[in-house]
Amino acid sequence: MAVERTLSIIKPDATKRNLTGKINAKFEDAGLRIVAQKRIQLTPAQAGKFYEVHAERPFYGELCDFMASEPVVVQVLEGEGAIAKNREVMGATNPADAAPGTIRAEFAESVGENSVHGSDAPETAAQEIAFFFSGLELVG
Ligand code: DAT
Ligand code: MG
Repeated sequence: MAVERTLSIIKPDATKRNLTGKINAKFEDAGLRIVAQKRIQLTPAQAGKFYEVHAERPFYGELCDFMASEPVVVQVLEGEGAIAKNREVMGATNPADAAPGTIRAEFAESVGENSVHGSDAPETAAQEIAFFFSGLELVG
C-alpha cells in the first residue's frame, strides 16, 4: 500500500477538554506520523466553506457553529494507507457505534461533537490539506 497523507482536525469538544495529546498518541501508536500541525480558530463562514458538502443537511448550521466555537487543531497525517487507517483509528461518526479503543468511542460526546475529522478519500484529502496548509508548511 502506498504512503498517503490525510487531513485531520481535532475538534472543539476535544481541544476544550485538553485532549490533543491523548488523541495524537492514538495516531502515533497506529503508525500515523504528524507531518504538519497548527491550532487555529475558525470563523463560522470558514467552517461552512470546509463543510460545504454538507450544506443541505439539517445539522449544517449547528455543525458550522460548533466548529467555530473553540480552537481546533488541524494536522496532516502521513503513513501507509493513511486515509483508511485514520478513519479506523477515529471510529464511526456516531460514538455509540464506534469500536472500542477508537478515538470516538473513548472521547466523543455525541454524533455532532465527535472529537475528530478525517478525510474520506484521496481527492478529499488533497483538497482538505490544501484548504488549511500551504506547500511551505508541508515539509516531509
Ligand atoms: P464523518 O465526520 O465521520 O466523516 P460525516 O462526513 O457524515 O461524518 O459528517 C460530518 C460531521 O457532521 C460529523 O463528524 C458530525 C456531523 N454530523 C453527521 N451526522 C450528524 C447528525 N446526524 N447529527 C448531528 N451532526 C451530524
Ligand atoms: Mg466526512
